[in-house]
Amino acid sequence: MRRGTTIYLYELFWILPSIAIPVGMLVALVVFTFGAGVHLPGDHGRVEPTAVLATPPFDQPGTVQVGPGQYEVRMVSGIWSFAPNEIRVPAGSTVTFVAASRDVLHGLFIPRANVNVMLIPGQVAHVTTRFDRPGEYPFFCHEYCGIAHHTMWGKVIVEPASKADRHDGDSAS
Ligand SMILES: [Cu+2]
Repeated sequence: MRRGTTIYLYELFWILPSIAIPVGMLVALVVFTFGAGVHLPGDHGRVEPTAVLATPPFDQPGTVQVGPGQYEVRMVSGIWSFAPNEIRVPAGSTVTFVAASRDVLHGLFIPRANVNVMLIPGQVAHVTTRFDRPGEYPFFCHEYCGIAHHTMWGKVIVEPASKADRHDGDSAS
């Protein structure tokens, strides 16, 4: 009977990786979910695609400061552009993109930030990220949306914090 419970070295070569791989995946999942904040977008409401431009907050696309170091970008996507397509925030800002499509399926992808969402007609997309380092962060539509899809892009310009303070006219003191 004892023979049946023996684990041979050869078996061990397979048993150990078959435990280590799923455990490693689970650890990666936990680290990325809670550490890096990577998660699926939640339900942030619906909007009639044909009426996006008449529905708040999308009737006034742009960047709005909603708190100290906190900005909200109200963004409308449509063939083949984003409004706004140039966003300026000071370094160290937390930026929430609230975006919707006014026609077909688009995407919002900011490769240098943690932003990658589909802009599904009828659905409000909601994604928050932080811009710590000054510089330009290009963003793109990454869901093929027609003949001029490749022209659908824009950029987030993250300004050095001191320069941005001068823009706002407040000394942040
Ligand atoms: Cu596109």
